[in-house]
Amino acid sequence: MTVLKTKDDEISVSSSERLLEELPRERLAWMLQRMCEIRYFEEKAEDLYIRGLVHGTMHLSIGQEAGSVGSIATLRPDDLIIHHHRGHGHTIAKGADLTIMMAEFLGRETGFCRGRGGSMHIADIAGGNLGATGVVGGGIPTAVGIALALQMHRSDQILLSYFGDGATNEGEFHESLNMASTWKLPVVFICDNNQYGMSMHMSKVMNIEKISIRAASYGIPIFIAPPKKSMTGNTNARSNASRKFWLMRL
Ligand SMILES: Cc1ncc(C[n+]2csc(CCOP(=O)(O)OP(=O)(O)O)c2C)c(N)n1
Ligand SMILES: [Mg+2]
Repeated sequence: MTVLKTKDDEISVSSSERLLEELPRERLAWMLQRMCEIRYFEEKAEDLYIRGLVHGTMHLSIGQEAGSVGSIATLRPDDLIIHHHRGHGHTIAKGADLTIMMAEFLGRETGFCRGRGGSMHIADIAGGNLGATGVVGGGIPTAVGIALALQMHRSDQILLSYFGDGATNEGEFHESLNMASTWKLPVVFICDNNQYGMSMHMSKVMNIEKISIRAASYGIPIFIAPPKKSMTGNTNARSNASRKFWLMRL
């Protein structure tokens, strides 16, 4: 019988600091470099957007760098991600070529989607980034399908599925988590919780304090990375957090 887990695993400050000490300096340097790359890339992208040079619209993830880098740092190179409309950080953390990415923003043939997808639809299949969608919550059922395929192929790869707090109000979020949990699929759900959907604070659209109880209600173990601890807090993800739901409070 599956036991419904209601208590969150919160990373304490001391365990987070211990991880900082345990991680090799080269790994920490890699993580810091990736976070800086994301920040500088997005600042440049915003500059180009303001000047009217970027095709379509664009959503920056400034301030959310640690969640992307910390979670992806736990993966093997052949593991997979599927993300959402605010996905520059995930894409860069997964190792996307920045020149090809910028070419996509500028509508060039040399971009990841030959300039047709723009900021919200970057996929880098060779790099294990299976793409994003502008449909809020749209990537979550797709992630469940991909995870089912991994399970059917007896693969030991895992998939990280990113979405925002607003996406957890969508019906497909609930259906997907129920199926993933029931079938024990190799997917880690990661909520990039910036507390807002458009300009609406989550307290106005959810009568709960912690989004993670939604995952708990489907029998999925929860792991919460507290503010500013998400980078170090995520470092054990691959080994022990498969099939977990993570709530990033950034
Ligand atoms: C199905 C759907 N409904 C509404 C929208 C319009 N929309 C675009 S972004 C957004 C807010 C999403 O909030 P959240 O999931 O928290 O992500 P965030 O933008 O905060 O990263 C909405 C409602 C959409 N793109 N798709
Ligand atoms: Mg949000």
